[in-house]
Amino acid sequence: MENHKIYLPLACMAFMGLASSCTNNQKNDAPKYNIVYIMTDDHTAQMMSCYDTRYVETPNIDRIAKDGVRFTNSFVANSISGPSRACLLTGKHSHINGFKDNETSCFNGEQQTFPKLLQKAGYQTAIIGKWHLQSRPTGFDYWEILPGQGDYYNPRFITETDTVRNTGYVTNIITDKSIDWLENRRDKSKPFCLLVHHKAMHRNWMPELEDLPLYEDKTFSMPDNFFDNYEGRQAAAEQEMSIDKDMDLIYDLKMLEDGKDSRLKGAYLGILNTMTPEERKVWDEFHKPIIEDFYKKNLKGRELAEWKYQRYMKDYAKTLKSLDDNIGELLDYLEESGLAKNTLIVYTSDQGFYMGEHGWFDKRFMYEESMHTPLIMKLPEGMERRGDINQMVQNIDHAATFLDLAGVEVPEDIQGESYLPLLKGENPKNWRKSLYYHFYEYPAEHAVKRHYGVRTEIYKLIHFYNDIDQWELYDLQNDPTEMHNIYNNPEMKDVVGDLKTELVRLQKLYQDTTALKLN
Ligand code: SGN
Ligand code: CA
Repeated sequence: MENHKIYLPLACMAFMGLASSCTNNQKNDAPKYNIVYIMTDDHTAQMMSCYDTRYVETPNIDRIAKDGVRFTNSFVANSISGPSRACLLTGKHSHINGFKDNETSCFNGEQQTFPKLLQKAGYQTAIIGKWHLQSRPTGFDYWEILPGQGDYYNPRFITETDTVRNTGYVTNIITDKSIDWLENRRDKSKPFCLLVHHKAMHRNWMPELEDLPLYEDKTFSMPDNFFDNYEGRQAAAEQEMSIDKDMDLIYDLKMLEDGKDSRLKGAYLGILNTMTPEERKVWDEFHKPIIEDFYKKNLKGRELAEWKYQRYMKDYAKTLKSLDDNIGELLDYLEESGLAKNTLIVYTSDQGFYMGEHGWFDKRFMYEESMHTPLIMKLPEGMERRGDINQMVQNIDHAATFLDLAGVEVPEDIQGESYLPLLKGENPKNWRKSLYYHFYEYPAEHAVKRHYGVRTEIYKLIHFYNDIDQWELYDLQNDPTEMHNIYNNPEMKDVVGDLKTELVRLQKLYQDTTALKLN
């Protein structure tokens, strides 16, 4: 059972005291836009056809970008679930909001968040789905959250008063609950902000049963750097997120057979136990011939790695089908109900993910695949911007943007920038030219070492620290897959100097005083 720490009511009352002073910050003449913020888990842009056509079709998700805007340079500040969610809610980097990693942090729900500020401005707020911040949600008029990572089948949901097991597949249930809140539960006299936080596409990629047969005949092309030797990149060499070495044959790839064991077999059996006997039967019958064929082949070495990659891609793609269908259902509801006219619809993920690049699954690294996160939006009527927005934005920017959209003055201590001017088609001359990143979860699962760094439009400078002291520099234009660490290249001396100056500027700006001492 997951650990749910509960805050004292006293703490919440302390915040209420602060609140009345905020009401004056409401700009009264602003139109009342609604916000539907859809955030999936580990859904990376490589697996969205509006970003990348190599692997899958996501026709419903693509509708958002087709009718709206697609950010081509959207990033997170710390590529892991809880920290990403805390950055979203507070508009602040991890060292300020206090939630630095999934394993030791507990979100301080007394602190300022954008849903609380929207509430003060007369909004109804709700969150449905993955929460992953340990403490109970604050700042929401309605919430129904998954415990921890949640289950794909017949998942439990925690409400204000209870924990209840639901029947069905998690992606369908989150959508149904979201539509039910929009249609039946909210106060229709108020503008609203709904956060729809899906469990999909999180490991171990368990599809809806009807989607099991999909993609079985497809061979996915492997990324060129799948068999990476990590030369010149020590932290990359020492991770434990390799498809070849670390992906579990039973838990991740579902090759359960009598007499076979694996590190995560117990976890897999636990997941299978969440299914009804009928569901389990469909699951087992589907996998039986694949399992038999796999053990008969007795693959080794490179062939085994390639086979694992194909199964991983298939399971991820199958799980995505339900997500795409459900996004379509929610979009249909928003359009048919007329709400879409006055609603900003955002689709994003808590971070990106590796689909075999560098031989990996998972995220965490400041490298492009996981620092980048998809971000597409359908804009309310009256906002005419369409197509690509290329400026660099970060997940700390959402809070400021949503407040700006609601006509609420953005508090000075919020570190993100409102990108509303970009949605309005403006081209602010002084838009940021660099991003700050800091990852903390080490020692931990997947063994990605602590690091921070700066990303500009052209370069990325990373410092891995703690039980290592390694700097990396990448030329993103000439080496977009970040294979060549050119930090020690004498020709790069001036570039390194400039980037270090920029890094220090950002660390001071964002008050990352601990990191400043590590440079
Ligand atoms: C679980 C997964 C990891 C994953 C983390 C964090 N292991 O611990 O592979 O990196 O979640 O993911 S599992 O054996 O439990 O599947 S996050 O998106 O929630 O940050
Ligand atoms: Ca995630």
